[in-house]
Amino acid sequence: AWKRAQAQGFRGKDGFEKELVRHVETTLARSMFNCDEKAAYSATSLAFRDQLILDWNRTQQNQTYRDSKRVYYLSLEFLMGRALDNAMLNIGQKDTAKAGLSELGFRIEDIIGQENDAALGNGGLGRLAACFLDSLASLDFHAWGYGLRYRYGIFKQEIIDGYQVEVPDYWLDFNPWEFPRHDVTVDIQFFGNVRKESKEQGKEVAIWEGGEIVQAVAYDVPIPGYNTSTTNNLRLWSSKASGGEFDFQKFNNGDYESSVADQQRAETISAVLYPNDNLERGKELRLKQQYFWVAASLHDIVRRFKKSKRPWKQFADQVAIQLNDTHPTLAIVELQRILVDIEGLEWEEAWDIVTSTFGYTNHTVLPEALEKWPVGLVQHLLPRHLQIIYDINLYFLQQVEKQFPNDRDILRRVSIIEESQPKMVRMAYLAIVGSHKVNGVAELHSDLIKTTIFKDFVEIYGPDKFTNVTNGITPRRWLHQANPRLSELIASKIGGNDFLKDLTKLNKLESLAEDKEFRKEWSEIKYANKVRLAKLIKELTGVTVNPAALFDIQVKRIHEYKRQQLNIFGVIHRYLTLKAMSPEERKKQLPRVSVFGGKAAPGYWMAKQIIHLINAVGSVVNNDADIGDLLKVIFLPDYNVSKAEIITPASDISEHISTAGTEASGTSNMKFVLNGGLIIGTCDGANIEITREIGDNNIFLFGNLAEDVEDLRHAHNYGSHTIDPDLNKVFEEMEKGTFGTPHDFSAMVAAVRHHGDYYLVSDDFHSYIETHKLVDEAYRNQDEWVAKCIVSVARMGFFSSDRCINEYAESIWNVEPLAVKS
Ligand code: 26W
Repeated sequence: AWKRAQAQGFRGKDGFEKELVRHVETTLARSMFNCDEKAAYSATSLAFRDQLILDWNRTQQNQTYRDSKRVYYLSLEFLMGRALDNAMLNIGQKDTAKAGLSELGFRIEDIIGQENDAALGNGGLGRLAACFLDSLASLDFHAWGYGLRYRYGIFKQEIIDGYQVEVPDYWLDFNPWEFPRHDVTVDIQFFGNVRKESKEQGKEVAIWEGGEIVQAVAYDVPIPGYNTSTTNNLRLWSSKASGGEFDFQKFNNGDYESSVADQQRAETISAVLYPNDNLERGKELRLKQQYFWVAASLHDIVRRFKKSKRPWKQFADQVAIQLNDTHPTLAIVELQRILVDIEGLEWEEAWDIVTSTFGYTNHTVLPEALEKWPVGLVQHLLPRHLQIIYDINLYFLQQVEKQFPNDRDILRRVSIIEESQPKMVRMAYLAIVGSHKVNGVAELHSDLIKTTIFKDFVEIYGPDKFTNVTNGITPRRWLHQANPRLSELIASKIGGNDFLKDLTKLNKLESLAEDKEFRKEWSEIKYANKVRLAKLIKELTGVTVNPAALFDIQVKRIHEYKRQQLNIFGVIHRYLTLKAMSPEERKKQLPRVSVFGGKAAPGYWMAKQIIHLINAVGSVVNNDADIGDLLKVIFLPDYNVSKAEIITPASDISEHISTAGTEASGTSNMKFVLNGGLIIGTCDGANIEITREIGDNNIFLFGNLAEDVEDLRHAHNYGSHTIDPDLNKVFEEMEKGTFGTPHDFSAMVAAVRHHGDYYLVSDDFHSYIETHKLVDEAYRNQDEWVAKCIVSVARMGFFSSDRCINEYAESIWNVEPLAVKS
């Protein structure tokens, strides 16, 4: 087994302090006499960065030298959060830093809190990519991430008068975790036209010329593994005006103003992360981002392969590229273009290489989230790529026609080009045709894609091309970092920290569930975590909550399919029930804090209404003297990764209540259970597998099943939809103006009553309310409750992203881990 090379670390706290002081005085050019928290953060980060760099360089050299197969994870989003705490823990030097900082008069949490989140993602998909990077490095895989270096990450959310307001997230003013590589640049071409030229032996080659060039500049971010010297690379591309090829120079010679404008236009490509989650908007700039990033990454990958001087037929033995959703699908077309147009391979040989190289992960079945690009737009921006897409489609449809000779309709259904007005390129179909494996992210989801949206493709390719890899989360960030006390308690009881790299070892906890002393320690930690969250709530909202109350938490992007509206309607129902009680009866009730958090896409009006309703209910309930501590309703502004690290360990129950069949997996469900909270949820996504692992007596499931959703929707639209009577009372109260202007919420009510209740809020309302009663009852028996939590944690080993990455490695990438040799 491999031992850390730089285990000497800082040589104790004095060594760390020396490094910190050196960075304050020389790198930052400041004096220790005016070293504030910001400067202390900067210097601490620089000191830790120095630690990472040696391992990073050695890992990269080793990977080059070993020349084994590499994995490239292409994701338009990497929701990394903060880096310092993670670096400290992964290289095992946090205690050293804590002692050193404390000697200099700083509390380590305050220093860690100075860092801006790297918020280069919307939600689940982006955070999954970040967990994968942690696992890839921790397991010693040769792997790189490729993404975009957005100047603005996901917007910051402010709540003003109960409404969401978006504020730009300029996060780069000081970022010690990235290394600009001004020598690693790629020229990316857009627009122009295609000319065919005859070559020897009657061969025709396509030449793409004209248009404009934008330069991609690489920024590298080190990704340290946990307790290993493997430090992988995340390469993010930034856009810049190029020196002036093509039309550029001709037009702009001597025209200073317009050359500045051109520069700004080029820089726009990597300026901002699109804030839509599960909604396709078809913006030209988004397509430009996709091609810019994909072309730069492929150029880099191909250049690295060519250095090895291997024949092209070995490409897929050296390179595995995973497409994180359809956003990087143009990579398939770009690799085919490189191989055919530039390297001169025959179409079929090239296509073989392409399909053996790519794997495609689908993350959603929502029709409005499936990417389609107008043919005209692709033609204009990437004329050669559109030709190649048509050729790919032609060969594919010829094959389908042979397979299904008398079925014209299947050709129409599976064509990569949708014959609509305007014609569209269906990116998911292109991704399937160009990959050797397609996977969903939880069992139900993987079954659903095979029987619904990709059904025809299962007929065409057979079932083996489609597989499941259930999502996972990194226990380093989501247990060890977010919940240090629980991590420590577990380590002390099961014989050390090994579970952080083999999460199935948690099963040793199971026998402790009946241990009174252990339960007590467990509960004390949960309580302390709730106190920590209560403090954050006070800071951010001014509301005081009682840490002894049951904390009921739903934090995730706001979306109708995730059904925050069901939750808030349930809260209103609880409020009305409490109000109707006598004071004596009320005294017997269990106090609750309902916490919501999450961003709405700026253009998603209904999601913003939901936020407004939550805040409106909060301002009534939280100020009602009859209610006091019995119910508090909190909307925590600006939910992000670093807040999640405080929120997740503090839940008693968390809500994962999507309409069955709509949430592909969910990953926060795993985080909450791993931190000793229970779940109320629907039979959807990974909830189903969580139930299988932890046992159905340890989870509160409710609601209709995925298999019944279609019929119910049909009945709403073509039969009659009788609204649940308790839900009707909630609506009537809203219409009375109890929570402010009734008109504000009329659309939310109408969506259920009059517009088909697409998300089955009324159908599931009764069982939701009844299940919450069961939660209350169960919580009253604290001994049993805590035992349930302990048993659940003990059985969560399956949900480590390490297990998940090992499955990808074996069944999709065909790679094995390789540790760095000292
Ligand atoms: C093109 C607009 C767009 C943007 C983002 C469409 C779709 C997306 C993502 C695929 C949405 C997303 O984050 N999906 C989530 O992926 C997680 C990781 O697999 C799952 O756990 C969530 O259930 C799924 O909603």
